[in-house]
Amino acid sequence: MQIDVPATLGATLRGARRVVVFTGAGMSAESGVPTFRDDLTGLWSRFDAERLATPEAFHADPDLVWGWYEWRRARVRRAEPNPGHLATAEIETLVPGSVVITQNVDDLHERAGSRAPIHLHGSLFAPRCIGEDAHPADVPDTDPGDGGRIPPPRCTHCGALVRPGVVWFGEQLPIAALNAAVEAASSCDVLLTVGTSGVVYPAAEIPRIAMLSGAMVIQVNPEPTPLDRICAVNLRGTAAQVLPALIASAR
Ligand code: BJW
Repeated sequence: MQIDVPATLGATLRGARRVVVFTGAGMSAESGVPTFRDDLTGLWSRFDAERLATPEAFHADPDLVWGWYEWRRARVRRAEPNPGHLATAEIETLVPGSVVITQNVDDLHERAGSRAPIHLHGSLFAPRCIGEDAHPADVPDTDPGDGGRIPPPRCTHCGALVRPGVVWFGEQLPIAALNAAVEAASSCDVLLTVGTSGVVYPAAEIPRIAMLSGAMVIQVNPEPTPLDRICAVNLRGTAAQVLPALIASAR
């Protein structure tokens, strides 16, 4: 589908000193990674992602929650960055000093060439134990097929259960990542918010911080979101459609 990007946006991007690209699950949707609030499929359709992504769920049923994350980790390993990820990396080349802030726990920005994306909600590829020292764990790649329960491994240092290295509801975001994100949002000229429903806090404050600091906030999302009203421009389309058109207009 052809997306018309207002010509002035290309000039705005080109003239910016720092662009922040703030991404959510919709960024990876066209790589075949389901968004967080899509209905779960297959064996997982009986469950609600918001209930699985909690410390309480892991403590109540570690095999269920670990199995879900192993199934997702295998899907992400099979996925490839889409044109939206590639255009995001190109923005960093076009406007040096630009920053990617992602809520996603996949590694598709890195694989598309983004330098050092800030991961606010952790990573599927950084498991650690639940012991006091949170030892990083080396977990072999497996492919659990359609999913199901899988017992989590035990830490080789302290014997505690290993958990996914992601941020669950009720847990604090990694403080260094949150500080870096707030700093970038406070000091950018343009913030692109791409593929996020904007309902999970404190991440959802990032576009607002940029807007209050004087940046132009541009949203890319096929659907309306609560962020619409703080955005100067709402581009209704997908990441893989809109971002390449936007970067083409800025070259
Ligand atoms: C496309 C597209 C295409 C589709 N192209 N677009 C203030 C008010 C109310 C509540 C709170 C508050 N502050 C804190 C809270 C509580 C809570 C919270 O926010 N709850 C809300 C749900 C009400 N927040 C927390 O608990 C956070 N922790 C915290 O606050 O700690 C405080 C604390 C302090 C000190 C000590 C201890 C604690 C933690 C939040 C962690 C979120 N974690 C998750 C799971 C990560 C692991 C996993 O993936 O399993 O992160 S939840 C989930 O939501 C995931 C995502 O990163 C996050 C955001 O979702 P996202 O990315 O926006 O995805 P979707 O699916 O919602 O939307 C996709 C969008 O894409 C849609 O808009 C589509 O239209 C669009 N789209 N295709 C472009 N092709």
